[in-house]
Order: sequence, then C-alpha cells, then structure tokens
Amino acid sequence: MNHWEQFLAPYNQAVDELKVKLKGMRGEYEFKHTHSPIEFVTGRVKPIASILDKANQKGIALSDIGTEMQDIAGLRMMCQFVEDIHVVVEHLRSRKDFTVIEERDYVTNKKPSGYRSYHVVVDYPVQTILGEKNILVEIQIRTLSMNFWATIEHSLNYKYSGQFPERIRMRLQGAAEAAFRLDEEMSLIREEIQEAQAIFTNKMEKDKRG
Ligand code: 0O2
Repeated sequence: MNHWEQFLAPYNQAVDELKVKLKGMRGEYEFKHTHSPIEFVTGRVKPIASILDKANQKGIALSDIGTEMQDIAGLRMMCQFVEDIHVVVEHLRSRKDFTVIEERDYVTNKKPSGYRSYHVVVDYPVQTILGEKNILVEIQIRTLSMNFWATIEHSLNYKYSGQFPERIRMRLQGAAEAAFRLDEEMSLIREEIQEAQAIFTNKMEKDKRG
C-alpha cells in the first residue's frame, strides 16, 4: 500500500459506511409510508489530483490536509423540496454516530457564482485495526434543481478553469435564478405533489400484492 492509499483508506471507509447509513434513512421513510425528505444519496473520495490542486490553491501544507481540507470525504443528499433540506439537517444534528462541527448555509446565502446548497461538516469516527480514527466529512444537502445547476456549472468550470466568458457567466446566473424559482414554485404545490406521490405508491404496492 502506498502512502496515498494508506492516507485515503479511512476516507473510503467513511464514505462507504455513510452511504449505507444515509441511504437507509430513505428506506425507513418508505417503510413508514411517509414522504421521504431524501431523494437519493451519492458519495465520493476526492481524487488525489483534486486534493493537490485545492491544497495548492488554498496554501494548505500536505501535512495539514487531514485537518484543513474538510471535503476529502464527501456525501451529497438530494431532496425534492427546499423544506426537506431543513428536515435532513435537523436529523444530521441529532445523530449519535458523528458530530456536526460546522454548517455553511449557501441556500439562504448563495455563492457569487449562483451556487446554492447546505453544507454540514461532521467529525466521523472510523474503526480501524489500529483503533478509532476521526476524520472530517462534508455532507452537501441540496434540492434536485440545485443539483442540476451545480452539476452543469461544475463541468463548465472544468472547461473554462473557473474563468467563464461573460456570456456564459450571465447565463449561469440566470439559470441559477430559474432553478431557485423552480424550487419556490414546487414548494407552493408541495402538499398536492406529496398527496399524488402517496396515492401512486399505495397503488403500486396494491398492484404488487395482486
Ligand atoms: P469537488 O469537485 O466538488 O470535489 P471553496 O472551495 O473556497 O468554494 P470551501 O471552504 O472549500 O469553499 O468549502 P465549501 O464552500 O463548503 O465548498 C466546497 C465544495 O462545495 C466544492 O468542492 C463544490 O463541491 C461545492 N461548491 C462550492 N462552490 C461551488 C460553485 O460555485 N459551483 C459548484 N458547482 N460547486 C460549488 P470542490 O473543492 O470545488 O470540488
């Protein structure tokens, strides 16, 4: 095992474990036949090249990345409605298997790029053969519409290395506002949508039972 593999092993373990745990929450809601605030969950360990890039950009010494870089292990939880984001954050705060140490609310305070998302940084204990190792994990909670925007913007960022031509920058700002308005519109008819989803789920279950 090389140095990087050894360093990243607990991060990989944390992402794997948290994916199972956070995805499990969705199943629990389904079992209770109540609306799930979680649509889907993804997770990844930051690639080594991105860790090095970010350390370089932020002036973080390699010996400090474990304490200074909060998103080497990252999870994303996608929600249907903005209201669901707050339900998920409240749940994360109440869990006993990790401690929330920082929150960044880019839902209320969007980034200059137009980015919206709620970031929660947790201290997560990983059990290893050498004992417990605490690592930082960043959990990003966002709506499907915020995720759509962020995914598109992220890929464009690769193409332009963050230096967007004015035309693209303006379009992205406009798209961010449109995504925000879509969330607002959906919130206004949230109860109707949830009722329709409950009817659909019940019908599917009845059909399954025959
Ligand atoms: P990747 O490829 O997603 O892993 P900073 O990096 O200075 O913006 P900081 O303090 O490191 O911020 O942490 P913060 O603000 O919580 O955000 C870091 C992560 O949030 C980013 O990770 C992205 O995942 C996401 N993010 C933040 N701002 C934007 C944005 O304007 N557009 C998009 N698409 N995503 C954003 P990385 O390190 O960029 O990489």
